[in-house]
Amino acid sequence: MKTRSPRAVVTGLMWLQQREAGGGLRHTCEQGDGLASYGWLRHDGDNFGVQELRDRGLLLRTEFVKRHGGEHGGDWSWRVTARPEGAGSPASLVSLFFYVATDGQGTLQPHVEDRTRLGAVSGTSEELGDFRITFLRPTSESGEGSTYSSFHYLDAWSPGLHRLTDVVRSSLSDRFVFSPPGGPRQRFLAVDTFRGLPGAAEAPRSHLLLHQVTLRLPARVEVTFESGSVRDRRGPLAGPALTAELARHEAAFERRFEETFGLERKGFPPAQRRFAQAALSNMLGGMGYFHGRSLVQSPLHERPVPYPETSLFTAVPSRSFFPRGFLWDEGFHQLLLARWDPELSREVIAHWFDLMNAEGWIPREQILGEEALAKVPPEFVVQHSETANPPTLFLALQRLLGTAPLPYLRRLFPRLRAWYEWYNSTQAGPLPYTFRWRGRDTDPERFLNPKTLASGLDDYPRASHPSADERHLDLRCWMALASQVLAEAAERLGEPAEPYRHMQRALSDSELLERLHWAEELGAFADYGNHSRAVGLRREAGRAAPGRPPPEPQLVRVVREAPRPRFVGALGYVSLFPLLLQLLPPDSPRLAPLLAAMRSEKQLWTPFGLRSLARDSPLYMQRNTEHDPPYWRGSVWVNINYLALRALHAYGSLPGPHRERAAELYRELRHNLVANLYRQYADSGYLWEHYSDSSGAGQGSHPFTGWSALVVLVMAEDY
Ligand code: 6A9
Repeated sequence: MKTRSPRAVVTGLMWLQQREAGGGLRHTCEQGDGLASYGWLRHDGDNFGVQELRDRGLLLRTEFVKRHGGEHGGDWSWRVTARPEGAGSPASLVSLFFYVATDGQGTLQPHVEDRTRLGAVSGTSEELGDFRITFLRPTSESGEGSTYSSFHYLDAWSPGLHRLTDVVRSSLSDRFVFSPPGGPRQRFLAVDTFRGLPGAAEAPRSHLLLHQVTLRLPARVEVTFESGSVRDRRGPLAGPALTAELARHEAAFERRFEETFGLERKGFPPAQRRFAQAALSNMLGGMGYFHGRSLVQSPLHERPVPYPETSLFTAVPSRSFFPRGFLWDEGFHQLLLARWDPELSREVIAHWFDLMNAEGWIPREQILGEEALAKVPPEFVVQHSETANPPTLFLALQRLLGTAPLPYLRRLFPRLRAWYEWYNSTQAGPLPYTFRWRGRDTDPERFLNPKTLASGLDDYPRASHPSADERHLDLRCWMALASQVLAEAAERLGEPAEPYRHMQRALSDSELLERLHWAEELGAFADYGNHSRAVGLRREAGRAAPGRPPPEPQLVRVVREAPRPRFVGALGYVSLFPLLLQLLPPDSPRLAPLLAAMRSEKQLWTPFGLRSLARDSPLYMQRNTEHDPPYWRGSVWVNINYLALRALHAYGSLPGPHRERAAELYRELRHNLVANLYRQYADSGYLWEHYSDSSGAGQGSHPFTGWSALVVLVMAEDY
C-alpha cells in the first residue's frame, strides 16, 4: 500500500510457511509460486478491500479500510487473518512479515519492545507528513484473547524496492526455536542481522523496517496507520471498531455493485455475482502509481534515450506477469472502470494523455521505475517512437463524453487532437484513407509471419512480406472510431468538428471500404499487402563451422510461392473489424457473410467464445518460430469478444434484414463467454489472459484481470 505520489513510502506483507527454506518466502505476485488462487474479492478502488490468498493449505485473508481526516489523507488499518484450509496441509508454524520502507525520501524510526518486537514505526514523508504505524499483538481468529507468538525485527537498507525480498531472504537465519509453554519445540527461520546483499554495489535508497510475527494457525494480526494531522480520533481503528467499519464498507460495496451492474436483478446466482465482483475488484486492487522514465528509440538518435521522469496512475493487465501500464489494454480497462467510478477513470485517462511526447506519440508499454523494470526481459524495454498501438482510449472517452465536465474536456482536447494527428501522419497507408502499422518485425526470414506488435494482435497473420504497400484494416477502423469521438468532443466544446466528421464519413463509406478491403476470394474483409499464400517453417541442419560440433537444427522459413500484392487470406478478428466497430450500416449486404463466419464452427465459433483465427485458415494454431507458440492464432480473447457482443447487441436492436440473426448470435455468444470464464475461474481460481478454443481452458498469464474483467460488462449487458 502506498500513496499516489512519486517515491512514496510503501507498506507491505510477506509470509513464510515454516517447513521450507527461505525460498518459500512469498512477497510479490509471481506465477512461479503456484498459489491455488489469490485476488481481491471486493475492492472499491478507494477506501476498502478484501483479498484472499490460497497457498498450499494456508488461507490468508487481508482486509483494509481507510478513514479520511486531517491534511494528509487520514488513517488506515489492515487486518490479516491466517487459517488452515482445504486439502494441502499448512505448515504448523507460519510467519507474517509486515514492513514499511522508504523509496528515496522520508524518515522512519523503529520503536522496539522487549528487545525483539517492533511495536511501532513512526515516520514522516512529503505526502504523509507525520505518521505512526502500530503492529498490534496477534489474537485468535475471531479477535479475542492472545496467541503465543515469537517476534523478530529487521532494520536494513536496500538499493530499492525491487530488492526488498532479497534483503529479507538474505537476513533469515534458522538459529531460532519456537517454544510455547507446554507445547512442542520447533526450529524456524527468522530475520537476523542484515549483512548486505551479495555483490550489491548499488547505493542504499530504501530504509526498511520489518516486523516478523511467527505463530500457529489460526490467528489474526492487525496493523494501524495513524496520520499525525488527524486530531479528533475517537480511538484506534482496530478490533471491534475495525470490524464495524469493514462491515459498513462491505454492505456499501454490495449495494453499489448491484446499482451499477444489476446482476442480481438479471438473475445471476450468488456464486456468479461473487465472480463478477472479484473480476472488478482485482482490476481496481491491481491499479498502481508508477514513476520513472521510459527508454525510447527514435529515428533522431542512434541509441535509445531515457525520457523525462513521469508518473502514471493506471490499471494493469496482470498483477503477476504484466504489472505495468499498456496503452491499448487501458482503453478496455477504462470501459469497465468508467462505470464503477467515472472520476477515477477520467484521472487515469488524463495521466495517460500526459505521457504524450512533443510529436503526439504515447509509448505502448510503460516501464516506469525499478520495480516495473525488474519484471521486463531486456529485449522488451525499449519503446519505439514510430510504433503505435490501437487508440482504444477513444473507446473509453466515448463512454465518458456525455458526463465529463467541460473544463476537463477542454484541457484534454489539445492532446486528443495531437494524438489523432500523430496517427494520421505517421501511420498513413499507401493510398488515401488507408493506414499501416509501422514497426512490423524486421528480419522476416526468421518468422513464419512477421509479427505486428503495434496492432496489439501480435502474431495475427498479416502480409507475409512486410512492405510500405500494406493497408491494415483494423487500424483503419480504429481511425474511424477516433474521428467520430474527436468530432463529438469538438461539438461538445464548440470547436470545429467538420474535419473529423469528414474523416469519419470517408472511413465508414461502404463503397470505399469495399474497394480497399473486401477480399472476394475470402468472402470477408482483409488486409492488403505483398503476400505469399505458401510459406512454411522447415527444420534445417545448421551449417557446421570447420572443427566445431554441428549446430542445432533450426526452423527456417520457406516461401513456396512468390509473394505479390494481394489481399491477405486470413479470416479472423481483423476481418470482423468493420462489424466490431459498427462501421457497417445495419442493411449492409456484408453483414450476412460476416455473421455466417462468426457462427461457423469451421471458422470462428467455439462453445467458449469467438476464436481469433478461423480453424480453416492456413496459419491457424501455427507456431511463428521454434520458441514462439501461437498466441492470436486461434485462442479466444475477451476484449475482442466484448467488442463483438457490443456490436451484435447493437445490430440486434436496429431495424434491418440481419437484426434477428445478430440478436440470436448475441445471446449464444454471451452465454458461451460468461459460462466459460465462470467455469474456468471456479475450477482454476483465476481469470486468464486468453482461453483455449478447443477446451475453453485458461491460458497465458494469470491472474489476468485486465480486459478479461470485461466479462462484468457482458453479464450486465452494458455496452
Ligand atoms: C513480455 C514477459 C515476466 C500481449 O496485455 C499486455 C499485452 C497486450 O497489449 C498485447 O495485445 N500482452 C498482447 O498481445 C502482454 C505483453 C507482454 C510483453 C512483455 C514480458 C514477462 O516476463
